[in-house]
Amino acid sequence: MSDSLDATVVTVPAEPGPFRYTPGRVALVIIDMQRDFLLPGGFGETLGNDVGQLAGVVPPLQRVLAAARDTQMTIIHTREGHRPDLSDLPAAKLRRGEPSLRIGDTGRYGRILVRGEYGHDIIDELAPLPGEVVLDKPGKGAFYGTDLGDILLDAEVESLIVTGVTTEVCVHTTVREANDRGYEALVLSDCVGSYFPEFQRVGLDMIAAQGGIFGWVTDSSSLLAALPHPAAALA
Ligand code: C5J
Repeated sequence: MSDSLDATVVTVPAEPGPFRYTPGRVALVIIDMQRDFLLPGGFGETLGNDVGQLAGVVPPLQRVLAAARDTQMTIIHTREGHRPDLSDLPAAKLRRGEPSLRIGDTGRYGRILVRGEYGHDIIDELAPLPGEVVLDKPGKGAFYGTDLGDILLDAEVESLIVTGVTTEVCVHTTVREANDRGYEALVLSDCVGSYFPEFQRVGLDMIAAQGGIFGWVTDSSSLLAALPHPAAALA
């Protein structure tokens, strides 16, 4: 059946080709839009990164989140972080790099990447609403060490629209995990961000290369124009 006859399918122009999903079987996944990664003085900055590189993600992601709410998509926010006793923090992750502060140390926004701390939580602009899933994850991928698989199964989700930070780390890991589990994932290029412009470009290219080796890539405008209620979505 062609898309025009099959009104239940949404088709989004994307690379390497159209991304199709069934409304009611799709989830918006927002990866780690946490103060620790985005705010000046947070963990991201203590790692030596320019957090300004991530700021541009917020306005388009706010528009996509509003549209997803309008169209009653399943919405999943993730937060990377650890229990206050750090029992779920592998020593190898704690030791990684040469930051001025490590995970669990007290920084400007409380203990870094520790659940319950101010810096661990999601930025105000994208604050979850009641009923939306807030998924705490100890690793880079959203499936590792979480019940995301069960949540998606219960919600009968088949397709994911993936956003958040950072493109080449937690977004990539999650999209690869999703692909291996049989989900089709669409990444929104202007709703994902990296501290490194070249990683942003290459990270997106890698997803859609080789015929979409582990996903699809488009931008927020293309998604919003394709949504079932574009007038509401674009307002
Ligand atoms: C990182 C993430 N970059 N959310 N975390 O350590 O990508």
